[in-house]
Amino acid sequence: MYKADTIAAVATPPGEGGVAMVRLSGPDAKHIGREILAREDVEWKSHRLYYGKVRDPARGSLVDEVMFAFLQGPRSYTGEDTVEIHCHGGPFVVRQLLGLVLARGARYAEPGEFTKRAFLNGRLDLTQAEAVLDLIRSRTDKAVDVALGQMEGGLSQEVQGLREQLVDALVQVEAAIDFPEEEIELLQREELARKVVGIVDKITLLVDSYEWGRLIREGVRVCIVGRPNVGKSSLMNALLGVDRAIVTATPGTTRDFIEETVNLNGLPVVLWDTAGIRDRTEGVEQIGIDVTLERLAESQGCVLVLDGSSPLTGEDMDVMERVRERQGLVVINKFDLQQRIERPAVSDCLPGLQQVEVSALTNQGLDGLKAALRDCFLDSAEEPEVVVTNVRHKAALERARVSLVEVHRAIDQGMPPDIVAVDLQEARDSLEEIIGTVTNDDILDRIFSQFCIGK
Ligand SMILES: Nc1nc2c(ncn2[C@@H]2O[C@H](COP(=O)(O)OP(=O)(O)OP(=O)(O)O)[C@@H](O)[C@H]2O)c(=O)[nH]1
Ligand SMILES: [Mg+2]
Repeated sequence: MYKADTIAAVATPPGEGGVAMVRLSGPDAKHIGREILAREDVEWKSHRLYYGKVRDPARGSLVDEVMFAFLQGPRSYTGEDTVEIHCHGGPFVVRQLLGLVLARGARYAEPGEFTKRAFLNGRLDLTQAEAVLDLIRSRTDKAVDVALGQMEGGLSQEVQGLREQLVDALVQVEAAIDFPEEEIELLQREELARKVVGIVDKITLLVDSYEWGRLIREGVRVCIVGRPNVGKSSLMNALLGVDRAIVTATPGTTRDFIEETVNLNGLPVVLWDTAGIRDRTEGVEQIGIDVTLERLAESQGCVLVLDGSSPLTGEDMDVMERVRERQGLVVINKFDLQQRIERPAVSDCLPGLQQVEVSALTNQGLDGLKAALRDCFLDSAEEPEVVVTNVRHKAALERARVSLVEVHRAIDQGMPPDIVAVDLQEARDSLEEIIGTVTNDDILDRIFSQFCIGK
């Protein structure tokens, strides 16, 4: 358990802002708040917002005019008595206010300590606490949806359900240990084995949802490549909806790579526009091409751009060769012009890549390209109901699955019930680690140290 002292921190980001908030939590929160706010005339009713003036008691000078609230535990985020002081958002004011609070005996909070207390006081389980961090870090609406679902207990309920099924199975097996003369009957064995398979299948669904969740959270890095002048920068601009990259009719315009992120219906895609690849160059352009090849190697996917209005060139063939075996798309650009490209040759060279026709000039085909690009990485039809976004959860689920496979084997081979019970218990422990029923301090420290101070 934690030391029940009073902690304080600034909960808002550093820098200038309309307001900033200093938060205190713990048994002395109210007392310290009363001292620095010096409003004897208000009753400090819980969950009310009051106006007050903070004075520096040493000098008697005014520090700031503030709004403050007292939230009596357990009806607060941490479950403890909490005071929130909303002051003007200037770094100096905030520092002075925090200094006053600390001088009255509050301790400067560690990263994530407010949320850790919420967990230790049973306000949140571990998956919900971790979802708070996911929510803060979300970059798209989809990532927010997933984090909020987890915060509301979506994953906990799923894991709790599986855990209860395991406990039922365990009761059955332990009864067989206690009454050895009533060996696990064949029928019971079969029923037990079926149950275990059912649980393993559900765990597999959860484990598989991780990849989906990771993409939604972290996104994919996609490199736009092609020979010079095919319209890579034009395509980048069209996808972004703004003129970000320079476009000219001169081949070799882009020298350095440009990075921008687009949100493709919830999937963050980091696009890299690169220098056109061609032979026999030197100087700055050659350096640009070297950078392109590095980016291509680092990307998770590629968009190969070809100029539909011209027959394939040796340079096109060279670039196609470089993206063979890669995940991605072929874009046939300049579809607004007369088409001269030999499409069958493209299919022969890159049979695995879908070809999408667009005009970066008129935006024709752009929505289709966005949808195809998203589908390349994220299968829309397979959006899981509950998404595992956290590698810790995934690892624990995988451990539970390994134990359950052992359980199944033991049942199959007619092993004695105490052997079956050991693996069942291990599977149960792994699931309990996810929600935090069993944890150790190391795990908690590792989780909460990823938070910012003040959360
Ligand atoms: N008609 C037509 N012209 C296009 C289209 N897309 C690009 N262009 C023109 O093609 C030329 C080259 O476009 P860029 O976007 O600079 O081509 P790039 O592939 O980035 O070229 P580098 O940076 O030199 O490798 C410009 O004159 C564009 O206006 C299109 O869809 N249709
Ligand atoms: Mg360019």
